[in-house]
Amino acid sequence: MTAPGASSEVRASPGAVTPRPLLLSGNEAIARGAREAGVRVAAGYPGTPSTEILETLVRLDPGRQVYVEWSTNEKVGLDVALGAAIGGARALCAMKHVGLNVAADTFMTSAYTGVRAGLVVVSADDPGMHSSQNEQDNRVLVRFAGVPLLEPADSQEARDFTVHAFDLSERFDVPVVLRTTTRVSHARGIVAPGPLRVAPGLGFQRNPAKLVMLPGFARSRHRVMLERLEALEREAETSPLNRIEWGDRALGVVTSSIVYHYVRELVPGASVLRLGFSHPLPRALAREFAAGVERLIVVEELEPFLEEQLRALGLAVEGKAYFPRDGELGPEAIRRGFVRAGVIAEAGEKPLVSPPTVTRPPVLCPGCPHVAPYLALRQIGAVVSGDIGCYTLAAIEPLAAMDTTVAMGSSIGMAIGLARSGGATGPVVATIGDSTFLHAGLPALADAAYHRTRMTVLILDNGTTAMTGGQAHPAAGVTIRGDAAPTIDLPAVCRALGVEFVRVVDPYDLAQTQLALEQAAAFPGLSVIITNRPCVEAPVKVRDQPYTVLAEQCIACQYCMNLGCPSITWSAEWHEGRRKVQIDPVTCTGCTVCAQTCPTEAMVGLPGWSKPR
Ligand SMILES: Cc1ncc(C[n+]2csc(CCOP(=O)(O)OP(=O)(O)O)c2C)c(N)n1
Repeated sequence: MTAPGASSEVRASPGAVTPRPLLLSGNEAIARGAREAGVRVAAGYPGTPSTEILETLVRLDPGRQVYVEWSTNEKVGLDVALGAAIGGARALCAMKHVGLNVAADTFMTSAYTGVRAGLVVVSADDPGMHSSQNEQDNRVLVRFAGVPLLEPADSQEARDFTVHAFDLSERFDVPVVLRTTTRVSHARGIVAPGPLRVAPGLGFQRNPAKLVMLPGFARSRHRVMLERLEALEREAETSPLNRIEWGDRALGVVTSSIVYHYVRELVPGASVLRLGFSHPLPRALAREFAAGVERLIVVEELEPFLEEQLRALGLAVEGKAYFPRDGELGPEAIRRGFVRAGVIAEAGEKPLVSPPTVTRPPVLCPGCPHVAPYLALRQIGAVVSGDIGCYTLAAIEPLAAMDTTVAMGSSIGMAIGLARSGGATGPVVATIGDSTFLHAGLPALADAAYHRTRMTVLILDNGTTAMTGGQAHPAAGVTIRGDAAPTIDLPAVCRALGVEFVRVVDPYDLAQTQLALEQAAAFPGLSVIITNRPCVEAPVKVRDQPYTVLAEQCIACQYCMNLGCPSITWSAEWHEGRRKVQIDPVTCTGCTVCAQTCPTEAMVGLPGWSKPR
């Protein structure tokens, strides 16, 4: 596929430019919509399913008219975007759902300050937890903050609602949240685009009573926020994003997001209240709809968000009694719900499920520099406070070397608590990736240094944000646009925070890594070990001399299998009732770690191999 938008303009007649339809994912369509709305500043932190939004914005802007950055975390990203909007530039901030927790401090109060130029906050939720640590429904957070919420159901709406969101934001002087779900973000659809543009800057206007949230000023801004919500509700009543589709009056379904499409397929004849602008709830529209149908059912993914608000209006409404409150609400779950509700008959209906796919558990890549440190941590009997990144896979077999993982950056603070609990059964080690360390680990390391906590922090520095596809960060030496950038010196940062024991190790040297961890654990204070091998997949693919197994030397001890390396598989040969192993030379990256675990030196570099030029 061509880069979305990059070559989309075709000349229909001399002088006129008509953008032709594009096949876009929801995320690409949001980026497209932002460019069409004239976005000037975009910031955010990577996180599935939101990551492609900023990456597409960069591709759509070869002329660099938009300032785009990967921020150190979502709060910084929202601060950047809010500051830009207050400075008069239309701004976008993109993150996954849990990112809004990180940004929540700014988010809640941005509803008081307002924005001046349009500010759109994209929250990409992940029902079903395809790649997340929880499946919180951010509609609840948006309502809590008192800001408007738009929920596109497909790529065309992702583009349209983004454009609409910028206008709404500017008209009502409020950040607008555009909430997608994984299906909307990642499914592709045809989009009719408009022309790209850069909105004129509105300039900054000094107004401390609006922008400096001292209690005295904030009190009146809270009232402004509440009055604005009433105005927004009036807007939602007549918004084209909300509509009643009258059909059979025996059943009325209230729904939003992609679930709308599933409902339309399953009960095509029903009346539907479709909410694209779902907060504040257009209560008059909901009452009108309820009055026009005999039975009112809400079909919504995750929380009973609409259902409870409708019930609070005194309406006789059903919903979660039939539909699950957890997991993705796909067509089959909705069909079963309608069967339970007696809306459709079970008999004769084929289940709407795809043929089962073969389950492939996630694994660390061949040559992943995260493997050996966890093997070493197991050897020293550490209690490992883990974090979120590729390395979280070390929690599962065969490494099975991680004891806790909760939220990004939590490893260090939780290690402090584990160390202070007195209950740890071994040396306490926090393990954290470089991107996560910069995201939320730094303040916790300062805390550990400040209180002289006896523990070890292992920073797994692979030079990138690997888990989300290799995005840059402040220690990666590069920006989202690929420009060279200053690189944070991680050992120097740790020393500056007051850590006395700081050591850099090569994680491909198993013995050195284990020794360093043992010494760090023996140090009577706070110690930091930093690994220094780049990710084998990004930004460049690291491929060195592959290894092979000398079958006659393999005694089938299977130690190497503890690495969980996908390149090591069972061979057809046996030794004393156990299977020998072999190495796939195509996927082996030549990291040498398996050879270091082999007691008979049966693993050697593939003879006759030379690095292709
Ligand atoms: C608050 C929050 N933001 C974003 C994410 C998505 N995410 C998961 S791990 C991760 C960073 C991984 O990078 P790093 O710590 O360097 O480890 P690596 O994957 O490179 O080993 C990100 C951005 C998340 N889970 N939570």
